[in-house]
Amino acid sequence: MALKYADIEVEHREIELRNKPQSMLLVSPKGTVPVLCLDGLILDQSLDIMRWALERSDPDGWFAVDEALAKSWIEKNDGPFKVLLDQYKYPNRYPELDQEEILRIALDLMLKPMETSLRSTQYLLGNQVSWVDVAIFPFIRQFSKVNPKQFEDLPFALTKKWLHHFLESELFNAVMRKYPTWMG
Ligand SMILES: N[C@@H](CCC(=O)N[C@@H](CS)C(=O)NCC(=O)O)C(=O)O
Repeated sequence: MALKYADIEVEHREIELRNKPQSMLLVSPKGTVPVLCLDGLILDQSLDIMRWALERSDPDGWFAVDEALAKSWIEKNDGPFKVLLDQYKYPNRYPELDQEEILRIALDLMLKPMETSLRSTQYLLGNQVSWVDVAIFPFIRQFSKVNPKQFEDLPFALTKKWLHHFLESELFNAVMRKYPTWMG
């Protein structure tokens, strides 16, 4: 989304995670997506790719937010919330965990604070979209898809509206489509 927003053209190579091409592992042995290959530079962290794109072009000021506050949201999302999301998504992998408890902790950690923020501003860090909204939104989207009915029943109207905004956005829909697998 950041690359598209910054109007940066890339050659998109869709890969299958269970069949990673050697050429990808050669440039980025850790084997996660996304990987951005530039002349003489490999970026293999989503946030680094976002930052790189926004440094080149940031027409709506996605970066114009308090850095410390941004960092605290991102750390919470990429750290403990990501762990909970995996536990909630893959209960079979964690048979010892109580799903209701996982859900409750995830809500307290992330969804409730989001709802509180969205009560005072339209987006997480203000009344304009910021890079933090865009970085976190895919995780909330995944969360909402684990058990859509359960998500729908949650008392977080503003968070649902926020999610809906991004799901319906031109930007998301322009990039989130089925791409043919890159065959090398
Ligand atoms: N911190 C990395 C995480 C990337 C990541 O874990 N990506 C997942 C897909 S969303 C992946 O490639 N997993 C490797 C695999 O499943 O083999 C980033 O933000 O780019």
